[in-house]
Amino acid sequence: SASEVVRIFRNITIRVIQDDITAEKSDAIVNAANNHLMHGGGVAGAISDRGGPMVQKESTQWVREHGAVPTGQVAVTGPGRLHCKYIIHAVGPIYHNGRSHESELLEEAVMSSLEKAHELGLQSISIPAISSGIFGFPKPLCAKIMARCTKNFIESHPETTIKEIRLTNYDTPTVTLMEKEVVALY
Ligand code: AR6
Repeated sequence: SASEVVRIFRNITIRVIQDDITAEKSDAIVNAANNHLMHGGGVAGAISDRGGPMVQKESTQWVREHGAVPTGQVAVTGPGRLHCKYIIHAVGPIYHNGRSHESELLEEAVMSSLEKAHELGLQSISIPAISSGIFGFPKPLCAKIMARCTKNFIESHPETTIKEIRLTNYDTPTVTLMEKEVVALY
């Protein structure tokens, strides 16, 4: 688990990490979820497997109580057996043709995740490249949007509790793109 690019902006650390996100020890791990919080493959499958049955159980309970999570929004559950305080389940868009507000919805999902961690008073958050796997969002554009969101969030939240934002993915192409965008931006 090598730490790749690190930047500090207004006292907040932005880090690009190559690792399985379920191994992270941040206050919040963000899941790349679907509207029904039915954790299948990808990050969601890994979180569900490693987190144990409580994760799907609490997710199902959340949907029973609140209804489906709209695209761009988040739901919070406990961590199960993961080494975090909360799992923030963020619902990114399924990529169709790029003309169905996919970029705006991805931005919304990332900003909602950061907002939620801030509301919960958390210090650290690990976020995967939401939508860029099973949901088919182009990875270069996803990386650009995610990097920009970190900066937008920091600029719009001068008093945030968040001290570290970790952009964590296990595959080299995604990590390389995240590094490129973070370096270009900061
Ligand atoms: N750790 C770090 N990065 C990962 C991991 C992992 N364990 N697994 C995948 N990635 P995806 P989506 C990278 O497919 O596109 C599920 O069925 C991966 O290479 O997890 O938003 C849900 O239930 C990619 O860059 O999320 C939804 O139905 C990124 O994480 C649907 O998939 C996100 O890929 C969500 O699809």
